[in-house]
Amino acid sequence: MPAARRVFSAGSVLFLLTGLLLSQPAQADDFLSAFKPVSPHPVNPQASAEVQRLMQYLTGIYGTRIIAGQYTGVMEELDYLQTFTGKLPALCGFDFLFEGETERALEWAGYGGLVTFSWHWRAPLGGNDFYTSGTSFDIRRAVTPGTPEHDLVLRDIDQIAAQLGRLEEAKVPVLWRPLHEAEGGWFWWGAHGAEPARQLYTILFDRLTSYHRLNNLIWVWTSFSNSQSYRWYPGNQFVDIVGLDNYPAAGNYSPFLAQFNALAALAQEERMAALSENGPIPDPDGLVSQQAAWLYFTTWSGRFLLDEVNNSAAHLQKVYNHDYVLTLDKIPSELIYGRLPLPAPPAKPVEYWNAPPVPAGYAAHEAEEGVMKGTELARSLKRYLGNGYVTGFDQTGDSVEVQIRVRHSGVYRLKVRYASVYGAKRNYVHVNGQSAGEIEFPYSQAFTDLDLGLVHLQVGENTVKIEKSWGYFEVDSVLTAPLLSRETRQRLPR
Ligand SMILES: [Ca+2]
Repeated sequence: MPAARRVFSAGSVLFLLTGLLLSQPAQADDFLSAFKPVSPHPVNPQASAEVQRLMQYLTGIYGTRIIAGQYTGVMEELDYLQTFTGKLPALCGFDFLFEGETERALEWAGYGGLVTFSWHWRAPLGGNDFYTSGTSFDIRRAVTPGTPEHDLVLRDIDQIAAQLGRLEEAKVPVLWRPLHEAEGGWFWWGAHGAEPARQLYTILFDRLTSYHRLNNLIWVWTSFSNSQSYRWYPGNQFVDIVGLDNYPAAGNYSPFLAQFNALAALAQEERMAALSENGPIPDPDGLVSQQAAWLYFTTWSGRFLLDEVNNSAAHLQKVYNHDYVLTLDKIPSELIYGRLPLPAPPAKPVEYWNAPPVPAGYAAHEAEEGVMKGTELARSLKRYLGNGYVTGFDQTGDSVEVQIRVRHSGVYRLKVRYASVYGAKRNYVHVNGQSAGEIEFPYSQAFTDLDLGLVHLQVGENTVKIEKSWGYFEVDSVLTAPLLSRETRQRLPR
């Protein structure tokens, strides 16, 4: 990959940035005029040159464009977007919950993309979980100096500081949103109300900003509700951007203007408001017509992007190719990073997204056309046959019964195309109402064919029913092939 060919001096960056802002189209300025201008100065006065340039850029486009963002939990999100919309998001979401995220973020920044980090912070004591339900860790003690809980919290922050420091060394500004969704109460940092949550946020701010002197952070405070948010808000002196995590019903592409206004009002309209997580992406036409000026959206990973229901393929194509939406190719990476971006790697080829072919001689009977009991159609996992696959084997008795029509009675080879992404799972198979036993479906990230041996099928309708034993796997289709070909059968004496 080519090295950066040219590095801008601070002066030329400022000049180019000014030029860029002046070149915004007239209607964009009109749109912006509905809003109070937001200060480009970060809350950390020692913020790095990269942070200052990024804040200049963000405040410059605020109200005139929306930045496309995407979390990348299952790794296929970027390939999917690139393959089916021809675009990449400008912003990628990472999480210190996972290993290797710093490296991935550094790589993404190398392509000129913007970086946001969340932290699903596992409690350091009393159950190593981030969910309130999974730990007895008490945030009230964590914010009290002199307690073991307080020491452990500082230890964890120091570990994260080391990761953020690597990004600072590489001159990567980070849209940093710790302690998200505290209001919801489902994470331990929100389990005991607003006061300790606010205190922990300021402890974190001080520790990273004053003690570790990390100057590459843009501080994003994440709300969940709006109506009670003011109780939880740490205050404008600690926050550069206010975010909302917003999960409307699948396919609801409305602009959420009321939520936008409430969030902007929370910060006296002195801070930019963004969708720091979302399911369905607002329709850009609605954002423009209603003047809902979200700075960015950041679609959550996995099914929220991939299931074709939260965001349909047509909707993603519209969003990612809309004039109002800033994708990677449209942001001035060179100005923000002070260096030329490397070309992003190409997406996996289109064939990658097609299902592996049905083996020769087999017919596919789609599970999603069968009778589902307690199970449902899904499309998040790609490379399925037919119109999707069946998921949701999570309660006793959950099943799918697949109809199989054959023209000759006789012995057939039987396969099930399935995926078992959570490890090997044993589940029941019944053929024409008779149990074929509990079958082990080995661990498989992608759809794969499991050979179930030989069965006798009668002419006309037959059923293969797959029922939960351990559950938590996906069934795409049932594949059958006559043991004897027609030619062989015709040669046999009657
Ligand atoms: Ca299928």
